[in-house]
Amino acid sequence: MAKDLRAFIHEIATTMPDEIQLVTEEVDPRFGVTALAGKLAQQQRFPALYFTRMKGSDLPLVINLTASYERLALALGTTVAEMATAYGERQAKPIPPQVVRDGPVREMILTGERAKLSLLPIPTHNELDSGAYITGGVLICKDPDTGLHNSGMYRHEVQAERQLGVYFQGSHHGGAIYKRYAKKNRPMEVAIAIGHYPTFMLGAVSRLPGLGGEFEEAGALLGEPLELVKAETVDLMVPARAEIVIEGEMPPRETHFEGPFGEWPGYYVAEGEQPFIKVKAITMRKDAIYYNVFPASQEHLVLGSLPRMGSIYRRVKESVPGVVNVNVPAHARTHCYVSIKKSSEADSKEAAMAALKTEPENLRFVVVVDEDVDVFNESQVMWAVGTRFRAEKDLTVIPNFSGPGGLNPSNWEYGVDESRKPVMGSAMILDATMPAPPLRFPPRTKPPEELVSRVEPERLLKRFDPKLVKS
Ligand SMILES: Cc1cc2nc3c(=O)[nH]c(=O)nc-3n(C[C@H](O)[C@H](O)[C@H](O)COP(=O)(O)O)c2cc1C
Ligand SMILES: [Mn+2]
Repeated sequence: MAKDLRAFIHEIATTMPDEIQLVTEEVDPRFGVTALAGKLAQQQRFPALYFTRMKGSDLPLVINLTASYERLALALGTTVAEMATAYGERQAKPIPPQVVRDGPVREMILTGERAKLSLLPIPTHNELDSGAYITGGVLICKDPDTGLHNSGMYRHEVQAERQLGVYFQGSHHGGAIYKRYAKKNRPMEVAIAIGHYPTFMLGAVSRLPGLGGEFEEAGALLGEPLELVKAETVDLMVPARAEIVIEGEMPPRETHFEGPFGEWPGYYVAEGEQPFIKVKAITMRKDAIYYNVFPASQEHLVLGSLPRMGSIYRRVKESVPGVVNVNVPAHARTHCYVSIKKSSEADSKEAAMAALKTEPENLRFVVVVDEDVDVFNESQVMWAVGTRFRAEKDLTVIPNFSGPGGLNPSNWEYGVDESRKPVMGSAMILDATMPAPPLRFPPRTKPPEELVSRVEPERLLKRFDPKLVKS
């Protein structure tokens, strides 16, 4: 099966059947989808939800498909324990995309008046959001000087039947490219691809050294070239196997009020005047599935964090070759746990500093542990903090470390008039490693490994009959 959104849905349904659930009752895209997904999130449940009857649209919708590291690891053909290292290693070997003549995304071509956003079941997610938002789209544009394609995931507010908002954060390429078009007083052509194999989205969110390279990164993550076709009304290449592509252009210099919108830190932030997109065409599959990311929830965090984890692993390895693993936990993109095989006392701080330097905008809390601690098991990380960390010497606070940054409200300073001003972000390092040899630390408790590895619980365990104990 060629790798696309439906192939991935099929893969989840066959290999992890409990991880995808079907909803056949009619659901309102306005808060209906997130009421269910939000209730499940309160219970710490993040299954993919596939809605077949969306009010006002013929398209089915999937949310939370990419909401867990287990599922993202499956897309990478690896395990959670190995996904950061695999990601970091593949990043070094880009695979160029392949241009094909036609593709399923061109089965339906709607241009001009027929390209209506209301055809799509675009949800309104959180209570104070300004309206419906496309959250799973990958925006593709082209450098006006070099012609290089660049892509990234951005939030897109539905502003009118054929108008979408864009929110570009300062350090991202998309906004920098738009500014260069605006300076030339030329509109920027864009295409938003919705719904593909997760490696396509991960490629778009990867921290790459320069502008562009996201299609090549998607190929590297998948192990095969990404297929591209020419778009219909803009001079751009788009993924042939996407579910939906929205084409349009961004007028230079014009803006529209955008937001508020619930962002990844879990707050409504960043509202104001932003550039916008005039929609020119929608192309899609005949039976297109609408892919939606649950914003400000675990899905938003893990999609953004896995690519960073891969880069952190790569950067830490340059200064601490004994790095074993890296986790940015699914519930907190501000945290990072790094395990190392320590060869000198300096290793812990070196590793933590390298992690912070890779991800200065988002990381606030780094814990370094020894190789015997599983960074994907937070209980173990906290056990190490409880038994290997001494606050007076192992805590490092780094004030004014990054920024100024606006999305995380801990970076805000309030004036007397309640105005808020983004300030520099601070970070904290906890060294929860044991002292390096020759200092001796007591051995960690465990039953004999030889016996543990041989014992077979399934064979030994039987149901307990209450009659076995008499009162
Ligand atoms: C679900 C999701 C939503 C995102 N939304 C935005 C956004 O609205 N604005 C933004 O600047 N970055 C957003 N990002 C982060 C960018 O996609 C990411 O930093 C990407 O690498 C930017 O690419 P670029 O530097 O090529 O523009 C989002 C990431 C994810 C996973
Ligand atoms: Mn880029």
